[in-house]
Amino acid sequence: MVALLAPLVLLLALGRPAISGAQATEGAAAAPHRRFEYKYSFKGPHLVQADGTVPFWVHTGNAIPSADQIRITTSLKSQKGSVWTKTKSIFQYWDVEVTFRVTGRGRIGADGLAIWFTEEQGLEGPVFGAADKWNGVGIFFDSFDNDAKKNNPGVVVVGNNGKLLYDHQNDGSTQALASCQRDFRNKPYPVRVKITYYQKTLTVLINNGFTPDKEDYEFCAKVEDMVLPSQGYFGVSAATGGLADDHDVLSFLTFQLTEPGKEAPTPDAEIPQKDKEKYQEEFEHFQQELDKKKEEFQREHPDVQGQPGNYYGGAWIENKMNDWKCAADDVFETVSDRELRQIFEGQNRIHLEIKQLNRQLDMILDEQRKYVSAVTEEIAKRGAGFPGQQGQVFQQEIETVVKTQEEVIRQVKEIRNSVTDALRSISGAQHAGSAGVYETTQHFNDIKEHLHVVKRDIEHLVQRNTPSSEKQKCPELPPFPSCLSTMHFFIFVAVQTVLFIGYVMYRSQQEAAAKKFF
Ligand SMILES: [Ca+2]
Ligand SMILES: [Ca+2]
Repeated sequence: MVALLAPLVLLLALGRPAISGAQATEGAAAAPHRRFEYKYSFKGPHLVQADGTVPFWVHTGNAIPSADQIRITTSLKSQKGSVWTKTKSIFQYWDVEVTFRVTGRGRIGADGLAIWFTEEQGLEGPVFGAADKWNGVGIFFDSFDNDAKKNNPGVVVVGNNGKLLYDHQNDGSTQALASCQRDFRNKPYPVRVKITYYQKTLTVLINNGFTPDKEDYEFCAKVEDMVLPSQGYFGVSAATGGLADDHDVLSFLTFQLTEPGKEAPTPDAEIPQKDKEKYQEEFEHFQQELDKKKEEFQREHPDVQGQPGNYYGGAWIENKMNDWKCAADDVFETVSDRELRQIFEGQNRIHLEIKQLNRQLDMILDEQRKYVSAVTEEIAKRGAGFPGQQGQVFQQEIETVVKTQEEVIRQVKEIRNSVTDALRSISGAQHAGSAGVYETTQHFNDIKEHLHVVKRDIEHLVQRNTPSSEKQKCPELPPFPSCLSTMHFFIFVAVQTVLFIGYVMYRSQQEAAAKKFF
């Protein structure tokens, strides 16, 4: 089994350069520095404070924060709610990971959920529970099909400079910068969306809630050359209409992205002096409380006094024992456990690689679509405009498009090769189940092949030694010794014959004499 895993790993290793090559072309520059921003994030299990507020966030309308999620709207008619960061972000590039659920008993739900990055908080309004004429971007998870084009639930990215009124009747399709059709309602696992704004490109990736795998993202939409306010509020809003869904946000995690080479401001410098003092005061207060509690506990339980950290006596020791036991279990694993783990890890890697390829293919397809639509538009424009001026400029554009297409085809080929490799390795892994039979067959095949090689070599040698039709002559025999002539030979034979006959007669006489005694 382990022997079978070796080629699998080798195949994976071989498949890798093509992928990393594709990655390199995809994200021309090196990966950005990524830092978690707690002030623009929330996550369970202790999401809400005692007073019902979410630290660093404000909520409005029908939004209800609880310990592990914020219910932006409940599944009642005509609800509106939203949550917004209290302060503006001070970083240019970011990515946010939002986990949410949209659930309802109806086959169709309404209206949907929106994720925002805007110059001002859109606390209340008609666009999925938030204000219209926003300056920034909204990513809309639109459940209800207002324009009856059968393309909902869907995801639409709409940018706004603060002047545009949202086109609700057409589900924003007239204003969409990018979109994709995804059903995000009533999924077994929470839906995850990852929105990245980096180097003026906004990318939306979605995990459709079919797997619990957190990194299982699919490509949804990409907007290039997008200019967003350099500072803004993050927010989530939702609304219901005649139909209703529960819109629950489980987590909102924000990361600051810094281009390589540019220094991210240190977290310490960002905290104002006033806040620092407040936190220090709070910390000291908690410290005093803790000391007080410790003293009380020791007064009430004088029998468990002893080593520092031993406040919980027996329970502590028991926990420690369990820890050691777990550690021992971790250290030892059986051979089959290890093999299973290796297979599992191998499969996981293949799965991830294929996902990655899939994502890249989606991106390429998206670009292709853009080129095709650009070319079509251009042709239409030229056709309608001045046919006399079609000349050189048009020719150049066509050439550029053709070159780009060739590049795309080359990349697709590379990806196809690595997919083939990956598939081959998968089939290798699947055969691992019937390892015994497979191994034996393989062994015999190897032997057969070797025999063929040997046979071929011999034939080759034979052919080389007889280059033309001339046949190899046997070496000449040495001259026969002349000491024995024909005459001598016959005499010798005659003497032998006489002696043999004499012996036979003598034997028969002996036997006859012996028989007389019985
Ligand atoms: Ca709609
Ligand atoms: Ca629609």
